[in-house]
Amino acid sequence: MGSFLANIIQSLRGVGAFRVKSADQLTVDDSEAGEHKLKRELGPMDAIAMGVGCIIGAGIFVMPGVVAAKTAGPGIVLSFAFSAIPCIFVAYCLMELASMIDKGGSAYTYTAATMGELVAWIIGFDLLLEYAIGGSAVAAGWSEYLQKLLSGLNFDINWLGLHLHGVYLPTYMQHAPGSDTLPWKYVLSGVGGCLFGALGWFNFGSPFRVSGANAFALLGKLATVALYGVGAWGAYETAMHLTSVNLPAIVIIILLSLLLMVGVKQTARANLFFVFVKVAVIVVFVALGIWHVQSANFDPFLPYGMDGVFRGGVQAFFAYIGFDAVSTLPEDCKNPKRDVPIGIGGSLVVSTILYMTVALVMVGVVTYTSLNTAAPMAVVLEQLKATWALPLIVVGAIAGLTSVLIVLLLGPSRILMTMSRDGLMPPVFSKMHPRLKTPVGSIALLALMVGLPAGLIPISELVDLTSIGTLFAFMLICAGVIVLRRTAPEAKRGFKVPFGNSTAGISLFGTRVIAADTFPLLGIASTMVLMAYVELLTWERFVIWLLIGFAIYFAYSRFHSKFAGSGSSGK
Ligand code: ALA
Repeated sequence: MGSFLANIIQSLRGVGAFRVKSADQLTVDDSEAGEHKLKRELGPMDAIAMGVGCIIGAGIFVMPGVVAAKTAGPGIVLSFAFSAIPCIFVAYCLMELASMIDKGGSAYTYTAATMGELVAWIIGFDLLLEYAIGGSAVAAGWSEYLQKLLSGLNFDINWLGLHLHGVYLPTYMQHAPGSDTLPWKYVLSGVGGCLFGALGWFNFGSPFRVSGANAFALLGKLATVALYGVGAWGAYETAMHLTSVNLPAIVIIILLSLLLMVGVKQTARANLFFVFVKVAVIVVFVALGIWHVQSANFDPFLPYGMDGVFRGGVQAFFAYIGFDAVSTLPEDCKNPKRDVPIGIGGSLVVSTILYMTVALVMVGVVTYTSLNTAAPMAVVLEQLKATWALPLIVVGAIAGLTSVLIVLLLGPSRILMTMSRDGLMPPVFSKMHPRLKTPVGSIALLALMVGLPAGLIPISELVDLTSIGTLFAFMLICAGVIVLRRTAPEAKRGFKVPFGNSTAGISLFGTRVIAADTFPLLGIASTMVLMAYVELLTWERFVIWLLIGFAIYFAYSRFHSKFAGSGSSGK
């Protein structure tokens, strides 16, 4: 887009919140050891498995039934195709960026290189929302399926005197309380008090150490204690007023966080196992159902019109979230500039094929109206009289949701780690455990960010926040490709988007649009179209989250940033 855009970018780059990372801050120097470095354990197959691990989960085992029944009808097949469009363009853009920048952090790092500190911070914060809410929703689905599995455990072992007819948790441990019974004011006081208390601690130092502090710092320490007081009061009152918690969701998040702390190699192995189980179950489902697809079930094909297809597309988009998570892991990969692009592209291709096929089988075997359930595959199997396969589906769903959770916890821990190395988050989040070489601080924070909502909040109302957060990040990823092509034209790119080498172009409104920008521009346009179908309430919640992000940036990150010129990146 020619000199006009380049001039604007150049003039903003050095200014405060628009400082960008310098080129040497975007490459990991492996020769430097230290407490901020991860172990490189993953190869290309691990990267694909991480992508598939994160993509295929609630989006296929839980969600499509309700979308088909209420929003898109059999046209859900088109909804899946519609929401795959931005993913394809974005995946190409991500692959180009991943082949030139090998520092962890995904869209956060790419934005840091192109649009500067403030936008990078907002994207980092936005990605944390995406993963935290997405993770909470998946954990809640996991809990449902586990309880279904436990309730079906029936056996009698007479000689041992053992008789089991379903295992049921006490009702106050089964679900998060409904939004009308959750004591919101105490929850918000607890979370807000602890969050801003922590920021006070990081800004003004420990409130227990006052010697040598000036009046300003003393005031800050006093405010920190007061904020923690509010937080503790809120937490206590929340505990007193809670009617129930989703205990299985909390437990699985704690267990997987411990796995992540042990090491990425062990995590990758566990992920591979769960991916294998879920893909096998999906293949069995398709093999059973494909022969029973009936054309009558496609009539009417679009009971809710094309509008239903588009609105269904926004919901189906949740199913694709995850291929981007691979781009948070370059510092875990042995050869990141090769492995990460392969992981992104490979996992998206595998998942898209599986999604379209499963959706086709679902709406082809039963009438779409009967799919209005969180376990749509079970409805299909019942119709096929293949009830023997029902436990298989439950096991597949649990395996699938487990692997999604693994990557949804792993990815943001790397983003948090990178933000902390850059000074935008406190240093504790980039400290590696001396023996395990994992960022235990950031994993623990993520466990809290995912576990608390999963355990306490009826999350289904918030799921769309995950999609809008991701779409927003996707848009900036595509813009990043366009900007970097101008600000770092010489940088080595192992992979380029289609037409990425072409300099042919046209002048549009006084700026030059080149063919190399086609894919990123189409990516921006298609994410915007999808965002236009997001409901107003979700937009409002998203803006509130971004405003909280701005508050934290100006209360902490702005003063501790190590962006270009003001220190190292934590190496
Ligand atoms: N794509 C992931 C899922 O469907 C988030 O569970």
